[in-house]
Amino acid sequence: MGRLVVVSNRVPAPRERSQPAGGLAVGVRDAVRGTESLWFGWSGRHTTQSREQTAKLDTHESCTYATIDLTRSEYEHFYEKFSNGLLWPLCHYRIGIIDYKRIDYQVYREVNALFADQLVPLLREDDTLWVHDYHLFPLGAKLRRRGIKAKIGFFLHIPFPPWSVTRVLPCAEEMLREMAAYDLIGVQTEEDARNMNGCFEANNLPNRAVHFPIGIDPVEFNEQAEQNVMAEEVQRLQASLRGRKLILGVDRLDYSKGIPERIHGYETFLNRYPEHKGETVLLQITPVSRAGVASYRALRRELDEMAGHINAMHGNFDWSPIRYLTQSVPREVLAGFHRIADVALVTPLRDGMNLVAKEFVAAQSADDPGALILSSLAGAAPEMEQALMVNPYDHEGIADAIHAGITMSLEERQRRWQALHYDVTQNTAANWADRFLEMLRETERQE
Ligand code: ADQ
Repeated sequence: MGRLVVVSNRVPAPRERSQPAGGLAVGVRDAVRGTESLWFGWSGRHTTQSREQTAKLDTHESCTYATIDLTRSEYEHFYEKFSNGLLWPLCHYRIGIIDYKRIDYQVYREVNALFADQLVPLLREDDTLWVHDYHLFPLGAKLRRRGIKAKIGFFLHIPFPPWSVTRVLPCAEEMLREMAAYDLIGVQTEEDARNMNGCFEANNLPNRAVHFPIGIDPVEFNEQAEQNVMAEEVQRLQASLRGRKLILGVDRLDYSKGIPERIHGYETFLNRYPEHKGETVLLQITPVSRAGVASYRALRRELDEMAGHINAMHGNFDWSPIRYLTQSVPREVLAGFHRIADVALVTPLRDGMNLVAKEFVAAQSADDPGALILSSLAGAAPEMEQALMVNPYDHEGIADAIHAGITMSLEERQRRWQALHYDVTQNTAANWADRFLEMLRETERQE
């Protein structure tokens, strides 16, 4: 069997390779582990040099990492503006905040062509290629134009909206035509597959999308959670709660994660159930991401204000209802926090999957599991029916779910957790990668 060649916008830096954070990196690490593979993408560095550079190579275990640098201008137009200022909100159904400029699309295509130019000399005839995420929609077509005959699969980690939304994008037709160059396209949910295939049909293109929900490595996360219960940070958190229930929120600072809506729901809980006042702490851990994009900076200001307001309005001299952090927390400490949490609040307005929901389930103990509150609009919802399901726009619904979560009997928590845990252990990141690659290898090469 030939090599697996993975292409993603970012390639993990050396220190992240054995302990990656985030779904794409964990899933792909499992796929490349033990097989001869090449992982190609951006280094995370900026260059001021002209374009004579070639990819830098280094090998770790069975995988060779090949990285290129981008100029500041490429980073701005390709990554910040077109990928994260336009495609991200569009795919999360937020057409009100998209900002389309032809120059951004032009540079997006140029960077995809650059990826193709730099990758082609590294390829062998019997390689199988697996391209990841919305930064690289046109890459398959660019590779075909350069004569690459290998199988090329694509996986989209974020949602995909129906044609009625997608067609808002002035370049939608061209992008879809180019996406048809992939032999197989994986998406997270049945709904995403239906939407994407609907877009292909509307443009007389063949259907390519099949759903492959991504998972985590539940054994590893559970071990980290168990081992870190005694870690200093986890012990300090536990002691500081003084017997209060811990409600945990863990998300990148992103408007798709529904953090203001969640905090509003928590405030409604404090108002609606005053008998529980003083008995809970919401720990919201939200490291800053994409700070170069204006809508993310505005969200940060909004959250700072909300958290301050709630603590001022509802807190007391010996109790703050919300602890809101924007620093990032090491993954193993986070696993320990998940372990001791009584409730996880996972309330995205839209999410491709949402791995935090799965990590919470993996981290909990069978003896005394906590309750998962999950948005029905997360990609994880169809698989995690035994969560307390909420509509993230319904703050009263969130308030009721928090109340249900903190008062739920042990038997019910165990019953729900066992069902959730079964699914999380059945559909792991490794299974996800295997299923996708197996179908890709069986798919006929498209011309
Ligand atoms: P993300 O939008 O990044 O991923 P998510 O699936 O929740 O969202 O994955 C986030 C990862 O980062 C989790 O592993 C989580 O533990 C970690 N993380 C979050 N906050 C952290 C913190 N404060 N400190 C350390 N680690 C933190 C995209 C899509 C998702 C999809 C994944 C994988 O948006 O819908 O599930 O890809 O396909």
